[in-house]
Amino acid sequence: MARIRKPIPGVDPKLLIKDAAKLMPDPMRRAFLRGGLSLGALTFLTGCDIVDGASAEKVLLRVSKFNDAVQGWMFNPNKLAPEYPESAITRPFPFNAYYPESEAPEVDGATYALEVGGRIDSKETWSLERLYALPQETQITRHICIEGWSAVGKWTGVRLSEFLKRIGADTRAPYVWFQCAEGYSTTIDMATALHPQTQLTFRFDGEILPRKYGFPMKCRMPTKLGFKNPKHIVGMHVLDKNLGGYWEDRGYNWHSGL
Ligand SMILES: Nc1nc2c(c(=O)[nH]1)N[C@H]1C(S)=C(S)[C@@H](COP(=O)(O)O)O[C@H]1N2
Ligand SMILES: [Mo]
Repeated sequence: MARIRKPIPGVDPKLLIKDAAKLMPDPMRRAFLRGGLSLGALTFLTGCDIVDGASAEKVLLRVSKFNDAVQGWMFNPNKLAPEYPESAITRPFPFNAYYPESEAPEVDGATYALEVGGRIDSKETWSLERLYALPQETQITRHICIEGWSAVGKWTGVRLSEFLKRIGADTRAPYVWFQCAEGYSTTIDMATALHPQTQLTFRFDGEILPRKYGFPMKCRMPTKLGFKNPKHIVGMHVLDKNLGGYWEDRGYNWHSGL
């Protein structure tokens, strides 16, 4: 028998359930959706009674915190993320952004100048030519998106730790903040910035990074969820302050993989 719930002012239960599920990483998310995540289950999981918009927000925050704990065992920052053989590469690789693919920013490689700032010694900008001359390596790793999909890709670029060394970054600073061409941004912790698999990426699957995947440069970190992997990077700052980011400001948990 279907239970009838009284309407809750300011809350669309269907949307709330969808938003909560989005905050959960796979395979947890799938398990919840399969089990028919209900408002009752959300109340139980988070210990919050959902009576209005404010309590619904609180539920989402609790799920996000819970998510932090789950990701503690999904992504361990002290370990290397698994690497895969060429045969495991997902083709075509999914595109994702907060806008459709046709609206991906068009960055001019010829005039591109990466801005670097904050606690670093050398503040001159970096042209693509100078960036491409840095020592590069290739990784085949899994990209995991909070929206419930994952895919294996092949990325080539320079270790972020190597780049930070070249610009004389003070690696005692706790954060690195990335700014992207279309206004996206994200902040990562220094431990992740120095992780050996954290890469400033110039190539995808052997080709110059296509526009949709972040031309001319993205930051690839297989120890973090997809939304912490900024595309179309135009600025990078080594900071004492956590400036958050596009999704972080909208309630996704900050670590997302730490
Ligand atoms: N600049 C920028 N970077 C971004 C995003 C974005 O919207 N803009 N979306 C993030 C999210 S949520 C994901 S899953 C990945 C998708 O990367 P892909 O298109 O290479 O699959 O990019 C991340 N980096
Ligand atoms: Mo994502």
